[in-house]
Amino acid sequence: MLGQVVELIEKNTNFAVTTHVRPDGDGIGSSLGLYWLLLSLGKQAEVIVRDPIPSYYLMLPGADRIRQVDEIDRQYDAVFVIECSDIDRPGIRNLEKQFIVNIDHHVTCERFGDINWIDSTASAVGEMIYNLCKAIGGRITREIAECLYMALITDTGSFHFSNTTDRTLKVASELVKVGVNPSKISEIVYNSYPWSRIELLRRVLNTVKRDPSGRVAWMRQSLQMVEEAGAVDGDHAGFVNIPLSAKEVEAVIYMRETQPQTYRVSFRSKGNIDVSKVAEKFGGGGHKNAAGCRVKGDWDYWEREIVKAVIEAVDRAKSDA
Ligand SMILES: [Mn+2]
Repeated sequence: MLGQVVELIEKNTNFAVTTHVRPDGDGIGSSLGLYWLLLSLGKQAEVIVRDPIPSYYLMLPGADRIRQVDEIDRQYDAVFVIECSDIDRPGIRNLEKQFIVNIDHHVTCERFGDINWIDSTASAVGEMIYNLCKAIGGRITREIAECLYMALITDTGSFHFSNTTDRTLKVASELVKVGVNPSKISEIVYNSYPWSRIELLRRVLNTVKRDPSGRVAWMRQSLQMVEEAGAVDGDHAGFVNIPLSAKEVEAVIYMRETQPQTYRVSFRSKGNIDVSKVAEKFGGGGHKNAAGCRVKGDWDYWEREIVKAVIEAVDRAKSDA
């Protein structure tokens, strides 16, 4: 809980912060926000992650100091693990031997930490780090604010998604008050992609299909498309939301081949349609309107099964309404 986290920070000096593999805006923004908070409190801290930081997040203060590791190579008083469903998600060996503080806002998160602070009402972990900053009596510096603002806009789709609450907007307002420039951060996230992303998008959108009702759309991304487009990791970010921008589409499935015969499946939905239930059925999880899972084997088989399950979820939501 938050009280335990405050006490732990007050009583110790040497920390690391980490997040999941293929880090996203909330993972990186929240980790760096916490990093700057710890420094401002006179603590020693570093951010460690396994994978490279996508280029557009390198603009964030402190991103150039993030250390890439695949194994823990020193003893910390505690390691903060940001938005990870389990202890393996950071992909860092020997992490479990450290004192772990698990901070997440996903309902499906396991209680794997020595301290577990899970707040499923928070729009992003960035919102939780803001609360931590307030609870510990820290000052929100410009560095903290920019990192947390990045976390908020990436997890809420710039305050479009249903996880956006009055508290999210209040936190955002406080961050702008201490110096965040919203258009500058948006520019970094939304207008700084490499052209390879457009090449990849062209290929992925070529595969879009819909069910006869037009309410469910699905599409694919193969390893071959990635190669042809010369795409880099992270280029697919946001693709899943594009079919959802059509009025009649209420749920989207996006299957991405990550290794031969291995697929990362992303789900998005509107309103009442709960795709986290569908993801759970296939061994994944997430939020009501944004979820994911991983499947292995025959692509067509899994596509059929998953599309069927999503159509059922859409039908169920309609009959409940
Ligand atoms: Mn998040």
